[in-house]
Amino acid sequence: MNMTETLQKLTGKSLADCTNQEIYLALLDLIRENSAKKATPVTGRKLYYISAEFLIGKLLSNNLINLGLYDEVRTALADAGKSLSEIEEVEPEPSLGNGGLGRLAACFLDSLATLNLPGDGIGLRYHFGLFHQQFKDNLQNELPDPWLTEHSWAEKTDITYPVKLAGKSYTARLYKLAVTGYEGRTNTLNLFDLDTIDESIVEEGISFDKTAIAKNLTLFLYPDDSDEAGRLLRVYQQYMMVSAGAQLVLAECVARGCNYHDLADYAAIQINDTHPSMVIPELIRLLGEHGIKFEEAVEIVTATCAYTNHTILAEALEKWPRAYLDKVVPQLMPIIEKLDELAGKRTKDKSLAIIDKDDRVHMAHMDIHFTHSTNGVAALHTEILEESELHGFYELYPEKFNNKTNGITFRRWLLECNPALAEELESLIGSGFRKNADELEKLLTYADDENVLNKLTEIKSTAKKALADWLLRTQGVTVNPEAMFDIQSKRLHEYKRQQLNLLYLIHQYCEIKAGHLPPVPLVSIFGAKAAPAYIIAKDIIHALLALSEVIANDPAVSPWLQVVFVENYNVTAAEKLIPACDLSEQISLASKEASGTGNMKFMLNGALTLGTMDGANVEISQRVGNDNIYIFGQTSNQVIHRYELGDYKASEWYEGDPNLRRAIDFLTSKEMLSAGHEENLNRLQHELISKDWFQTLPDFNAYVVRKGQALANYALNPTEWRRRCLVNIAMAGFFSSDRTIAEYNKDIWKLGK
Ligand code: DL6
Repeated sequence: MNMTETLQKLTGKSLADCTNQEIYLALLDLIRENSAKKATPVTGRKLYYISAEFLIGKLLSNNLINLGLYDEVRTALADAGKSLSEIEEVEPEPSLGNGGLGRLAACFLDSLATLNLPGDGIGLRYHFGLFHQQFKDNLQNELPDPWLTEHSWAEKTDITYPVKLAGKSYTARLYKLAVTGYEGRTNTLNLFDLDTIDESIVEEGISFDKTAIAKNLTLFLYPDDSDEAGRLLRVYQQYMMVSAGAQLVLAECVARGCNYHDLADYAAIQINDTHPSMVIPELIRLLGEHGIKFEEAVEIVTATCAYTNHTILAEALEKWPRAYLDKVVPQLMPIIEKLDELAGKRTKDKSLAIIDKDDRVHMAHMDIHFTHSTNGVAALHTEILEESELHGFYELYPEKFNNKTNGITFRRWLLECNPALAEELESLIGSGFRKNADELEKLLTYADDENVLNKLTEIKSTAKKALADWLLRTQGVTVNPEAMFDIQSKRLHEYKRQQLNLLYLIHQYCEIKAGHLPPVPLVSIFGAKAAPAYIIAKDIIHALLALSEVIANDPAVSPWLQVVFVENYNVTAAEKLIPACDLSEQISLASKEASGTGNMKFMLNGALTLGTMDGANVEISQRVGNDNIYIFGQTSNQVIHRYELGDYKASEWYEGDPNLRRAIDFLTSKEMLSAGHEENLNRLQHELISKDWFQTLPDFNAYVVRKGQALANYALNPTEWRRRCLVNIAMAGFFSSDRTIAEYNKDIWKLGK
């Protein structure tokens, strides 16, 4: 049967007569059937990647590509007058993640299956994901983001586990989502949920009764934790995830012959940041129920579990008040106390304790003491963990520390989102790069080939036009595709410094008003969600939206400068933005971005990076060479030193630099107040002058100068610009998540053995 016949059999009618929804459902069936054929029995050690987030994105095209069905399906549909990309729009995007951490987990699942490694995910089935972002009156509003339909990819099973929360029993149900690798095996993303969740309790925006646990537990990822009920709810969620997850791990291992004592021969558990840390005491508790004594259980769990640290931001390293754990997981507290005692025997350094003098439980400390591996996610990040943030632990357990620089799956971030580029690469260097990303380096032989550079320019122009069409269709915004596209898309956080870009844009606005025109028109595109309770982050969004309006209404400036803030930035939007980008903004304060993965996606799609020496930018610059990246700003050592001195005064920078003063003063100018709200703009201005915790001001001048150079190079030397883009694509191979996963496997998991 050819593909047309197969699909017609599934829909029961001629393809031409089907609605997109009918075809979508037929494709779901086709994929399910084919994925199931690739399920492979597990032998030896299997990985369980536990994570609060899996930002998987839409799955239709990705699954078709990985199953090798994409071209056949697209052609069969096209023959019937149907478009795969229109059918894809039927699929709701699961918003089961917040940012890089969740997207990394999704890339890892893809690479595990592609490398034929037995590795499943464990997480929660949030009904409304993070939230749907809406802009109204230039402010961010949060709304529920429903994605579950009766046809969702995650399939309900009969498997349930009991979970005790605050002394009450709940039943966690398992949903399974098939993850098929590229020409690889099928693994599973296991998502847990309660049958009793009641979506109707969500009232205004995304507010709901945070105490009704049976009804609310899995409504949202990261419920607002600005009050105690919200923080407690996070503990409830975390325990449900790890308790059900640990029971699943034990059940599967026992079914394969494990006798609990040899758990580490059957399972490797990766704790993705601190959200799943309670899996350590929970496993010890469960092993105890099977007759294993505490000391041995600690050894088994340590040998089974490993921990990844994804941040050095102190506020993101979770420390739960003991009272919360006493309330929600009283069954774990005696175990955590014993672990704390044991840790105390290993070191007298009280700063490494699990329970501190203020009765807070440090989840990361429990992870480092009682797992066998602690890794950072980029070379600089790991170095900072070892040398400063976790130095005491590094001295105690040097053998546990290791680096695993993050990566991205090239299936989604090249083959799927930029088929024209993938095709061109294939015609030049063959298809080997699809499985062995290092082969991209072969492209370097074409660095001076004018035809190839022209072709790359053409591909970029087409992607920019496609983005322009998408922006018009989905956001109602018209952009000039001849302009330079400059993109900053990532979570909204002060350390990522969207406010630095904001100050630059104001500076440019003022310069253009003063008659200093840039060498090329600039379209600055943002995509970001701010945590609902993060006031300053929301003020930054507000200021950017207000500025966008001010510029759009000013005919002297708008032909040269435009600010576009994409509403509800998600994986689908990222797939449109990334291929169209000329300049990728990676401007976090050096030392603060653990790695970043957007930087890798943009590079792979032929954008040049404007960035600080932070996270994986450092490794990108090492690979492409300084001439092929725009680096600026303080180094991490300078930043750390400034923090240590504790004498940074933003106001001195503000007073001492007329350009900076002009940009910051403009925040509360009559122009901005005509589009924005005084309260928000004042607050942001005050924050920048009086606090500026992430040292935006000292980097302002260097940023303006470097960005100016990038604009000039782009406008005045297009061939050289495109040559640099080619070098970036060619050197992106290292950032494949296949390489990252192979390293985790070799050094930490040793799967299948
Ligand atoms: O490791 C994935 C991703 C990194 O690329 C980002 O640099 C890092 O910020 C992110 N970490 C988190 C954890 N919390 N915080 N902040 O999301 O992980």
